Amino acid sequence: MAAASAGLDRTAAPTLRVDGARLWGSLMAMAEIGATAKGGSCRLALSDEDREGRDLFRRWAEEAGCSIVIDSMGNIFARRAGRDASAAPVATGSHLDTQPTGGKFDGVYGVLAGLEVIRRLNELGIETDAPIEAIVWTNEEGARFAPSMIGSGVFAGVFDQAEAYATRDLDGKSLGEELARVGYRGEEPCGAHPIGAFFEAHIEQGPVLEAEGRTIGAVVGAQGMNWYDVELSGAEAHAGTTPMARRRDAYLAAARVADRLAAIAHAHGPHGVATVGQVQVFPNSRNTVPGRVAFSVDLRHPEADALAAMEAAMARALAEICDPVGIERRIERISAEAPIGFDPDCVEAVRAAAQALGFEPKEMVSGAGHDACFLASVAPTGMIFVPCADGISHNEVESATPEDLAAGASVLLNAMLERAGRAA
Ligand code: HGY
Ligand code: MN
Ligand code: MN
Repeated sequence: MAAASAGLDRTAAPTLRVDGARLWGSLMAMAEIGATAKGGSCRLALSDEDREGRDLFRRWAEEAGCSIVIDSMGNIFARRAGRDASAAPVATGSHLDTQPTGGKFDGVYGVLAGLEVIRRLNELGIETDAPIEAIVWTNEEGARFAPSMIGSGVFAGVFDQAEAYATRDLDGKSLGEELARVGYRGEEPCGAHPIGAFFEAHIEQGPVLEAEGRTIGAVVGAQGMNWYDVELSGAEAHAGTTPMARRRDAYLAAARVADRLAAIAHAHGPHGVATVGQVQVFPNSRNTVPGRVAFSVDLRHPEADALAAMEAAMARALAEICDPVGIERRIERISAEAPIGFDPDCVEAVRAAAQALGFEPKEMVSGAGHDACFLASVAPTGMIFVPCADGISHNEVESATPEDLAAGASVLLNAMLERAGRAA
C-alpha cells in the first residue's frame, strides 16, 4: 500500500484517447516544412529545413508548458514536469530528419505523437509521478551523414562524439559544423540525460499490419543491420579507343557486385536484404571508362549469424569479381547493429494499452532501424507500430490514416502513463 500512501494512484485508470484531429493537424503543419512537389518531405539532417522543423517542435513544446534541454549532439528533450522531479522521465520520441524523397510520417509521427501525449495530459489535468519527455534525436536517417541513428547512437555510447562531429556529407560539410551552424549544438553532454523508460511510435514501413488488417504492432525487437563504404579502383581510359579486354572498369565491377549482393540476399531469404543506395562514379564523364567507384552497402537480417554469412559472401564476391580484372578494392564497415530485443515489460505495456483500447496487437520484429534500437541498450524500451499504405516508406507517397495514427498515439499515451504513474 506504500504507493497509495505516497499518493500514487496505480488503480486501473480509464483508458485515455488522444485528440486525433490535433495530431493530424500538427503532422500536416510539420509536413509543410521541406514539402516536395510529389507530396513528400525533404528535411535532411541539420539542413535549414531540419532547423525549421526543430524550431517549430520547440515552439509547440514550450506552448505546452515543456522545459527544453538540448544536448551536445543536438538531441532535443522536451520535459513535462511530474510530481517527482527527481524521477527519471518516461520518454518517447523519434526523428524529424527525413530521406531526400521521404514521406510525411517516418520519424515525425513518433515526435508529434509524443507531443500529443503531453498536450492531452495537460488537457485532462493529469499529473504524472515521473516526468514525461518528448525527444527529437539527431540524424536518424543517415541519408546525409552516415551512419544512421547518430544522435541516439552517441547518447547510448555506441558512437564516439568526436567521430560523429567529423563525419562529412557528400559536399564535405561536417556534422559538427552543421550542428553549430543551425544552432543546435547544446550544452548538456550527450548521454548524461536520465531516461527511465523509452517508447517510440512509428509507422511500420512494411506491409504486414495492413495486409492482416491490424492497427497496432507490439514490436518485440529489430533485425541486425550493417553499413559499409566500398571503393573500387581500376583505371580511367578512353571510351572509344580502349578494347573491352584491356579495361579496368570500376563501374562495371561495382555493377556486378551489386548483382551478386541481390543474389546473396535471396540466398538468405526470406528476411535477408541487401541495398546499394549511394553510388559515386569518378570521373563521371560520358566518354571516360570509370576509374573509381565509391558505393554504400546496407545488409540486414534478423539473425546475427545469417548477417555474418552475408558479409562473408560479400567479401568473396568482391574478390571473385575484382581480382581477375585487376580492380583494387577497399571496404569499410561503418556500422554494425546486432539484432535487438525490446524490454518485455515495455512490450507488455504496449500490448495491454492496445487491448484496453480494443485492438489486438500483432507481435513484430522491425525491419527498419530506429532510435529505440539504441535506447534499448540504456533504458527499458518498447515500440508501437501502425500501418502505412502498401507498406511504402522512404518514398514521397508514404501515407497513413488519421485513425491509425491516433490509435497508435493513444496506445503510447496509456503505455507511458502506466509506466509514469498518476499522482493521486
Ligand atoms: O534505415 C532505416 O532502417 C531507418 O529508416 N533509418
Ligand atoms: Mn524512422
Ligand atoms: Mn527512415
